[in-house]
Parts: sequence; C-alpha cells; structure tokens
Amino acid sequence: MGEKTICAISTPLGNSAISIIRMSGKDSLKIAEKYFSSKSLNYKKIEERKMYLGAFKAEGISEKCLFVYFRAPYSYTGEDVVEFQIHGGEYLAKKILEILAKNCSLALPGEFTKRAFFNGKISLDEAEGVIDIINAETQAELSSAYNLSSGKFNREISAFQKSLTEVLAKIEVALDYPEHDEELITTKEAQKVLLEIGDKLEQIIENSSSGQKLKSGVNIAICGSPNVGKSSLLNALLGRERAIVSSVAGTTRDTISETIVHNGIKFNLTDTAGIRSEGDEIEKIGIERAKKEIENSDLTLFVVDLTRETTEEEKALLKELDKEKTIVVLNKKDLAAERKLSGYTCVSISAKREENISNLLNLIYEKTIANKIDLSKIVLTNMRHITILKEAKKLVDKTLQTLDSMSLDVVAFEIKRVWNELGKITGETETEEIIDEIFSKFCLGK
Ligand SMILES: Nc1nc2c(ncn2[C@@H]2O[C@H](COP(=O)(O)OP(=O)(O)OP(=O)(O)O)[C@@H](O)[C@H]2O)c(=O)[nH]1
Ligand SMILES: [Mg+2]
Repeated sequence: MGEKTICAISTPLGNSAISIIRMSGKDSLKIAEKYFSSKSLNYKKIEERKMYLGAFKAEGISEKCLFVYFRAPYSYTGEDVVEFQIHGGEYLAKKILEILAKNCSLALPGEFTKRAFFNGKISLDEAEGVIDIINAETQAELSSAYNLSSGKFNREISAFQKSLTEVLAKIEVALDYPEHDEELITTKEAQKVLLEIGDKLEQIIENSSSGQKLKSGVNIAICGSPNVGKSSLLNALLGRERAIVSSVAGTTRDTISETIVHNGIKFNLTDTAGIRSEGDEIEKIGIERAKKEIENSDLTLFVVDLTRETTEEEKALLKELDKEKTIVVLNKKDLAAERKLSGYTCVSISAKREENISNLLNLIYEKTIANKIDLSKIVLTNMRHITILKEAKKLVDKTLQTLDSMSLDVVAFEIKRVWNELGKITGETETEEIIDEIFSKFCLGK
C-alpha cells in the first residue's frame, strides 16, 4: 500500500468558489515542484502546513492558487500530501488533475482514507465515521458519526480488548507454572472480566437496537377511517399543502410519503387511504396499501374525528394495533369537545387550524426515540458494528456458561476468539474483502 503516488479532485465537480486537488505519496512534493512556484517558496526549505500563494503553470494554465504541504507521517494519509486550492471551475480542475496524473495515478474512491487506515492513522470504525459525517443529514446522524470518527467507540472496544489481553497474559503465566490455586484464581478473573464486557456489550447493543432509525428515519403511518383528517394532518406536520384535502370520503387513494426532521431526527410520514369496508376497486387497493404501511411502520398515528362517535369498525381496527406503537390523534378539536380513548396514548389536535401539532410531534419523539435510545451514549447505526458486537456477546455468554468445566488453555482459546471478533470493528482482524467494500463506498478524493 502507498507505493505509488495518487491524485484526485477532492471537491464536487461543477462551478464553485474553490476546488481542492490533492496528491498523496512519496513523489507528491517532487511533482508539485514541476508546476507550482511562489516567491516565498524554496522547495528545499519548505515549511509544512503553511499556505503558499503562487501559481500553477503548465500547458496554457497559469492559475493563481494556494498550495500546502503535509510531511509524512503528519498528514491525513500518513504519507507526504500536497493540496492545491484553485478557482472552482470544472474544466480547470479537470485540466490540472490531468496534468498531475501524467506523473502519478488517479486515486480510487476512498483511497486516501484507505491509506490512512493501512498506515495506522485511523481504525476501520473511525474511517466509517468519516463516511457517516459526509452522508449525515441530521444532527442525530452527525453525532453518531462523530462518536465513531473521534474514536469514542474505538476506545471502548480497545478497552475491552485490553482487559482480555491482560487475562490472557495471566493465563499464560498460570499455564507455565501450573499450581492449582493459580488456575482457580485465573478462571475467576476471566469470569469477572467476561461478565463485565458482556454487560457493557449488552448495553451498547440495547441502546443501538433502534440505532438504524437515526439513519433511515422513523417510519410513521397516518391512518384511520375516511374523512377524519389524515391528509390534513400530513400537511400540518409538513407545514405545506402536500396532499389533497376534501370533504369527500375516499379522497386519498394511494400512499403519500414525505420526510420531516424534528429534534434532529428524520421522520418518514406516510398518509394513507381511509380504511372502510365499502369502496371501489381502486380504493380497496389503497386500503390494502394502508394496512401494509401500518405493518411496516415504527409508529401509527390513528386519526379519529372528534365530531362523531368512534365507530365499531374503528374500534376493531384499533384492537389490531400494537398499543406501544400507536398514538390516537383526536382531530377537529376546533369543532367538538375533547375526549380520550382509555388505554391509548391520545392527543387532541386541529389539523386544519394547525393546533397542538407541536405536542403531537413531542409525543411522537418520546414514543419512538426518547424512550428507546439514550442519545448521550454510544448509538451504533452501522449494521456491521451491531452484528459484530452481537457475535462477541454470544461468544462471551457461551464461554461463561461452560467456564467451570474448561481447562485453562481452552479458556484462553475462547477469550482469543472474543478478542478477534472485536478486532473486526477496529479492522485488526477484518477480512480484506470487507475492508475493500467499506472503502469503495467512499467518494472520489476522500
Ligand atoms: N374543522 C376542521 N375540519 C377539518 C380538520 N381536519 C380536517 N378537516 C376537514 O375534514 C375533511 C377531510 O379532510 P382530509 O384531510 O381530506 O381527510 P382524510 O382523512 O385524508 O380523508 P380521506 O383521504 O378521504 O380518507 C376536509 O373537509 C377537511 O377540511 C380540522 O382539524 N378541523
Ligand atoms: Mg386523505
């Protein structure tokens, strides 16, 4: 890794204020010297991490730009890195890249970060945090990305590995000097460490069980009988007239989905066709879709109309819903007295007048996020991490169950397996295919 020098445009193509082109590898500076000069720059005495204002000259290009040099290993990749900050023109950026590429290779997607990983600058989970930062669309996603990229999660995993290594060292000693007492004490110690790690793994897994929702968004189905104000509610939550609203029962036929962000969390809202036993063929298809939507949702907003009694059909529908995953929204409170449905989380609103919508939003947040995820602790959003932790937990539990009947060398073997499983997170023991796959998802120039 890192034997050849690479170059890439690190900013998006198109017209912008500036573009950044960077090179990494041992020839970076030598190549830069061919094209970039500045009155204040003597390449023999170049200062690292200092911006030089000068000109990039070659093939009809005379680009006034900024230039900076990072000496290995004190760079993003751990190699010699140079960067040019040029005017943000697509033709210009491509032209300069083309000139540089005559002296080195074009970087593959994620190759800079991959080199950082192989040069020991960052661990695999930290690199995954970098891609998460780039892709984050909400505050919650960004926070969880920072937990990875800053090494917070990594430190936790490394601490588990360190405890396991210490136990392994003690087992080694006990095996070398086999006195019965030593063996017993060591087994007890292994048990203590495994119990502790098992507990902590359990906590992270538990807190991450809804973690993927931070990325994909929480799915919310708006459903109920026709004409109760489902589409009006969607519009009120969105703050714009998205769905058609009318006094005709059966207005909405197909499902309509839109996303909002509340408290830094994405909520995917789906308005559905009113559920009733009658209706034409199209409406029936819509009702089937509505039912599917409820099944796939994390939360259902069951809308009822305060101006009339709850019908038998509505009661039957409500019975089928999971109470923990349902909020009964009593709509049209501007026209009728408020009431409640016992046993359900209820909120009265007026969708038309946009009254009490913020209360409803807070209830939604409480039921789906606040009561499920502790955002101040580590929340994993990456399936790879969650799967590995679950596997590690399984190994820990299995070892604990049979610890008493195991000889010390078998205990050592099992502890090593746990260590190796955790090493997949940091990349120490992950397969090359998976590492390649992770970096291939990065953008060009990162
Ligand atoms: N006064 C009052 N009228 C409302 C309120 N919410 C909805 N409406 C009216 O109720 C009627 C039905 O509203 P929609 O939002 O289309 O109801 P829906 O549940 O989507 O109906 P379908 O798509 O037919 O199932 C419209 O005339 C709305 O203006 C409300 O809070 N107060
Ligand atoms: Mg509707």
